[in-house]
Amino acid sequence: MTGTFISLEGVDGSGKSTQASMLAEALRGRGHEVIHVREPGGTPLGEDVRDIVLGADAMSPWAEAFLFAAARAQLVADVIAPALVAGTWVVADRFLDSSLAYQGAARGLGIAEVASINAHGIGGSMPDLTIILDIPPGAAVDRRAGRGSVDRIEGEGEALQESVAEGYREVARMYPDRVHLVSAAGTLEDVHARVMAAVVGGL
Ligand code: Z5A
Repeated sequence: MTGTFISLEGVDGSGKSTQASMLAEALRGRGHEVIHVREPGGTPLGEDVRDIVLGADAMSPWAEAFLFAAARAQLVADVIAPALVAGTWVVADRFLDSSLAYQGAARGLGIAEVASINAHGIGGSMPDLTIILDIPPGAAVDRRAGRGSVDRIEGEGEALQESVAEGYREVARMYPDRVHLVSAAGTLEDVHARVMAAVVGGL
């Protein structure tokens, strides 16, 4: 039996990392073997790409899109595909839909075009279910306040995050069977309860 693949998405500061950890713990509590990965990263190559793509002063939108796709291809080959084959559940803090929303929609490269450059690297390892944590970007900025460092993409400000939020809504409209928009308002426990309801109802 193959494992189940769930990805968590949303604008920066929407609470994905926190909710991905809570979801992985809850699934383990139900007796599943679970790994929790984050993008970009999760492999030595992916962590190097993370430093380049988030640390560089500037890069072209297509260079950015290919770097995220390269990190993702390595994560699929080394970690996600073998885990799924072994029957392990995978919880991913960002996956393909980040590229569709940030590079495809917000950078204007086109959602279909960015999906296409990712297709070979992902192969059959697509999420069974994707949860987009929906939050007004201004509220996400407040949640991030107090955190020290700001990466290159975060540093571009709220207008980019507004375009990303609209990009995510477009992705949800394009893939209604896989992608569920879940409100990220309220306490950690409120959001976790909605995430679990989406998982139980969506798989
Ligand atoms: N990127 C891209 O452009 N294309 C791609 O294909 C991929 C990524 C894969 C990765 O940055 C950047 O790369 C990101 C998108 C781009 N840039 N931007 N903008 P990252 O991995 O370093 O950061 P992130 O993924 O954007 O997430 P984050 O900053 O770690 O935030 P988060 O995971 O969404 O939220 P969090 O860490 O769980 O929570 C943030 C804070 O809010 C924290 O203090 C929590 O305790 C608090 N929090 C969380 N939930 C709540 C609730 N419910 N109430 C109150 N406070 C809360």
